[in-house]
Amino acid sequence: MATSTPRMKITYATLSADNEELQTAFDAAVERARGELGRSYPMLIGAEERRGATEFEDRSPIDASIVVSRFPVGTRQDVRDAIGAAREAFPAWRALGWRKRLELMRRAADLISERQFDYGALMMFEVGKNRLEALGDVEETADLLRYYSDEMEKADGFVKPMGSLSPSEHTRSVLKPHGVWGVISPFNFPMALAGGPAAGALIAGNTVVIKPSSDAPLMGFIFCQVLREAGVPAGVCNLVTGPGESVGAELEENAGIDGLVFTGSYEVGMRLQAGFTKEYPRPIITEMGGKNPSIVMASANLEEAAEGVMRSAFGYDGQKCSANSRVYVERSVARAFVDLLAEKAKQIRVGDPTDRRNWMGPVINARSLAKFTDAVAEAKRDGGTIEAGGEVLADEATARGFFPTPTVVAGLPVTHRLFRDELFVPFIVVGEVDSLDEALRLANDTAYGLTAGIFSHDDEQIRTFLDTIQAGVVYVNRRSGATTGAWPGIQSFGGWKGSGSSGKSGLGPYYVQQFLREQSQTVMGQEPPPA
Ligand code: UN1
Repeated sequence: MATSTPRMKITYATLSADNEELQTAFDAAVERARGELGRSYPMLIGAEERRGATEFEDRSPIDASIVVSRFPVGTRQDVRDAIGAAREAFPAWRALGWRKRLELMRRAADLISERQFDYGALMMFEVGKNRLEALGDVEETADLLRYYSDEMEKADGFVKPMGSLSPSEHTRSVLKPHGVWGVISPFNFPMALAGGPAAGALIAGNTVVIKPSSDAPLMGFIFCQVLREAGVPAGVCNLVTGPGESVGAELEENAGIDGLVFTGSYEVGMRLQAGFTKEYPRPIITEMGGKNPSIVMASANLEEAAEGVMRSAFGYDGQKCSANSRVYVERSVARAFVDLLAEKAKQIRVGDPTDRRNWMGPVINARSLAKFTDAVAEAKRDGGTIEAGGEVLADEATARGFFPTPTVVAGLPVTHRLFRDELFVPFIVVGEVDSLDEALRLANDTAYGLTAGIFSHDDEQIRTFLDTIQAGVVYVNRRSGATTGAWPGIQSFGGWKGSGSSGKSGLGPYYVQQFLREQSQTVMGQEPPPA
């Protein structure tokens, strides 16, 4: 695959890329990606590239007649073999030492950055992201490898001298890897949310078995391949594709898995939380959905608020667990705010994202599109007004894909279920409130508590919001995204209340520790040898 280096760093906060060089390079990468479509890929089990008895097709949400890739329908036995390979690789990977591991991970990060365009273009076909979102996802993966490596280094490999009760006693605390981690990753950040959690585990010295989403297996495969290219030994990163009922279930039940990291739906995450530790305690990290609120006060700059909400409600079609899907706006400015938001929603160009003019592409599959049309029908039935959107595109270019339009709904009671249930589609409800206290009460009345935002230029309101809001990632007056767009080392990302089990978030300074366990080492009469 050809490589090309981007001229500017793309993150989720990049508002536009009026950079012809970048656009032309991306267009060329899209053409190269077209030539790669439809190939068959193997699972990665130790040094073996394993084909299955049957394959499934990974089809593009842009046009369901496009087969992006073909992957094996893995079995429980494939997972057992992958766990076996990961166990075998573990002692040498741990013994390699963190400095050497970091060298390999940083090398992999540079390879990923170099190939940002090619990977971004393939991702565009696989999950329908626009180019900035796709480039952001690839670059985030590379930055996750770099940031977690930096944190490991800053902590000096998590070896800390302890006190001593006598001169002959030498004690230190050492954090050690658990062994083999399962990584179950979602479709919506197909590289960053396979690569990021895997990187946390690997940098800590564990080995992994990745099960990518069946809607996006290619990006997980590419991640594992890049590690191998960078020199990470084969059995350290294994990949098994196939359904949750067999491949996912084996990862959950197999006693050879020492820890599990999951990103995905609330239902599956909560089931794993309960099931994974049934026999004995094992660490599990879950990052589930969010019904993320933003609050718009009369003191806000309404233009800034509408822009921030628009970007977080409709960026990648609302298919981010960080997406903004409910707004509480102070009554006196509600009409003006809704009009601005609706206007911005109507200006969004929806369509095939390989065309650079389109900012919103498709949702991931037919099930997702049905969620959207059902929500629109429900809002209308229950007296809501569709202020923008509410339609599905079905012209020559879009009929074979899944293209909802960005939808703003007002007029529903704030107790309606559309203020409560996460939909993962471009659909936002706006409710009116009389005070910040009322907005905060409603914002906090959720099973989730992942991200939240406020628009206000009143210091007292900002302070009250920061003191009271129950969410893991919060933003004040952020035009580039009211609730979305966290970046490694800039924000951390994980939830309070039902979303994220440990309260230590991805992208942040306390992530790698979660893949380690503590050992206290006391050696009499001499210093312990270097760890
Ligand atoms: C997710 O959707 O599972 O902050 C998390 C953001 C992204 C969120 C990714 N980093 O918008």
